[in-house]
Amino acid sequence: MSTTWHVLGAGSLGTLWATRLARADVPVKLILRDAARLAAYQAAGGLTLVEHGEAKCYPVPAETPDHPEPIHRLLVACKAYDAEAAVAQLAPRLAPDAELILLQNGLGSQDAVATQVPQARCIYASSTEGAFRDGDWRVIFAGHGYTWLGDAGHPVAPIWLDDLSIAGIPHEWSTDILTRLWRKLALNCAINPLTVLHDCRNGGLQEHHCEVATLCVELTELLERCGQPAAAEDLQQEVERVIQATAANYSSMYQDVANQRRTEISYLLGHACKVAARHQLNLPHLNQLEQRLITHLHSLGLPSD
Ligand code: NAD
Ligand code: KPL
Repeated sequence: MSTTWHVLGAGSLGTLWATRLARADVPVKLILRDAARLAAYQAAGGLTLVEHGEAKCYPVPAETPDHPEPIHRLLVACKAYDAEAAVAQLAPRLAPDAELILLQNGLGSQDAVATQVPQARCIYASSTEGAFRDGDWRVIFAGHGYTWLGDAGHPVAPIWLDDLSIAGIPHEWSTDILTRLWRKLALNCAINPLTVLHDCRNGGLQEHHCEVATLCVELTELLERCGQPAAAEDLQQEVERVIQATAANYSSMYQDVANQRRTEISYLLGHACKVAARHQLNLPHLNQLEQRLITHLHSLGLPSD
């Protein structure tokens, strides 16, 4: 019998992973916030995944955080700003050989979690898969992609990657996961805040070429200074390529703001500005962008952390 996957967070990515593992008969359990959420989930009868227009319900077993069973493998599938508190709550349940897979976008939350549970192996992930919720316990698989997983302190791939292959979850073990996460963070910093401030789709940034280019220069400087030169390579060209390739899309931050949801700003632009300050690097445009974004979020009554 293989090790059970505990999935924390029955949101978009948590559902996408839990349902694919369950349909491949890999043992998986959901961890829901509290007894009320558990009762609501049980009444719904399971998680529904909509793929290629077809909806299928998977009765993945679920429990609350205070369940007594030890956790050996935990997929942390909440937002970056919830990860530390969510894992703290589960710390007493982590077995001595526990492994955590951290799916959060941006940077900062992963190190915070890893510091909190030093006995556990923390694997960082970066995903280009896309999913969104269109109802409680119901997720649309919107964009096929890839998930890179890696452990900066221990380059050997875990054996359970086989579970992901069996479940049809496209993935690759990465020996430079931090470089991948920094590259993605830089792309997100160059694109997402501007789409919010200019109220446009990604393609709308083609009209703000100079502003994007200036940010790319500063982000390149930051990546080089913080020991990530590979993440800095041809950054501006890639940003322009992504803007073109995703021209019709709204960025994830744009969608969060449009739906009055808290953004992950502290783990994206906020993290970039914090690391720059730590290196005593003066990046005026990046700092100004952060201030403009914070002011804008406040004007909408949204949190800026
Ligand atoms: P989501 O908001 O859809 O889901 C998060 C879930 O975690 C929610 O259901 C929330 O209630 C739950 N949660 C939070 N704290 C909890 C706790 N203490 N106990 C139990 N449940 C808790 O978020 P998402 O879109 O799945 O994103 C998760 C992470 O993945 C984010 O960092 C996001 O940026 C990243 N990501 C998402 C996508 C995507 O397409 N959705 C793609 C790539 C990366
Ligand atoms: O990842 C993205 C997002 O919207 O979060 C892209 C499409 C790359 C834009 O930054």
